[in-house]
Amino acid sequence: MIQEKDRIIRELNDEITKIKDIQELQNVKAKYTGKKGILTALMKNISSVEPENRKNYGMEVNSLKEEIENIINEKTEEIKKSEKEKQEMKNWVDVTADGAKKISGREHLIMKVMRESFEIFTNLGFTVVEGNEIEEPWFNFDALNTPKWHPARDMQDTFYIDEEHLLRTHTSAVQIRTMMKHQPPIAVVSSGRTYRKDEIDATHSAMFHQFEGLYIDKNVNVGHLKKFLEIYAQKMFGSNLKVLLRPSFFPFVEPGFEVDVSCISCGGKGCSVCKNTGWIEVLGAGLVHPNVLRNVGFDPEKWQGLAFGIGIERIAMLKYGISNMRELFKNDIRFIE
Ligand code: FA5
Repeated sequence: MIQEKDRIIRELNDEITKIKDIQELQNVKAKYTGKKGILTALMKNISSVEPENRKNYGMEVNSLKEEIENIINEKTEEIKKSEKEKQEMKNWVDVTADGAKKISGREHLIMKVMRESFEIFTNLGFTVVEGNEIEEPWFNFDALNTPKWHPARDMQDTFYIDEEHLLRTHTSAVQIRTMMKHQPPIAVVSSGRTYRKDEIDATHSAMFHQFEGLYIDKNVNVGHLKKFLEIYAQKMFGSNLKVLLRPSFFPFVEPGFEVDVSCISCGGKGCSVCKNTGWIEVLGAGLVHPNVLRNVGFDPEKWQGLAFGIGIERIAMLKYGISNMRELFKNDIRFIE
């Protein structure tokens, strides 16, 4: 029996050294301690042993069983430990490694200029109002003293949805909607998208953004207009900037102006950006036409007003030295950064 026992243990040790996982170990365990295993066969063999030797034989088999179980338990622990280590290696995190790069969003330059424009005028006491991108011709044209024959109303210039609806060509329609809702004095600003069938080039787009201002009060004059625009230009571009009002025609103002700011690139001396004039046009403005005041039920003898419409893209281009307006709409992340 002793020899048999040694042989069994040797074989078990040989088998066990090759084992790498619990499943294989279970198979070996079954081979030795299972119902049809070696130990059971040895136990069954007891009947063929001399009666006086049976006790010893039984004790030997039991001690063999204990030894086998110890070997298998030890191996079980060893496998479990190595599997745990493998799992830990898999989940290992290098806490000293660089973290994942966080990508944070940036405000688009159009939104930035719009927000800064709002800030300048709300600090002067203006209130922000909203307009409609889809407008009715009466608000976009008629009420703004722009009669049916005016070229701006032409199908060539305006995106019509149907006869009653169009994509607003400027933010000035907000003036009418505001004056129809509120009594003077009024000081409002509004901004958003506008649409025109303009040829797209470095300074024109079919969709662009305007920033509208309207101030209605008693004794409003061009001096007020100039001062508001000077404050705006200086806060937006810096304190050395000059503002030039050039007479121009808009049906809804009288007098009307196109407003230039002194060229930021050359400081007004003349360069390629300002086409050697020293000035760059950024907005349209004027004193609200008496017909417009009448259209909304205000008495032009009592109330006067000033209004202006700023091209947001043009301001962004000037402020950030962008030579082509298309850059603002490309959504190229490198540009936005
Ligand atoms: C107007 O749209 C008037 N409503 C402005 C106004 C308001 C005048 C209140 C008087 C009183 P104008 O068409 O010039 O005016 O446009 C105003 C500004 O919008 C321009 O100075 C320019 O900066 C910008 N702009 C005009 N057309 C385009 C375009 N296609 N693409 C980009 N910007 C444009």
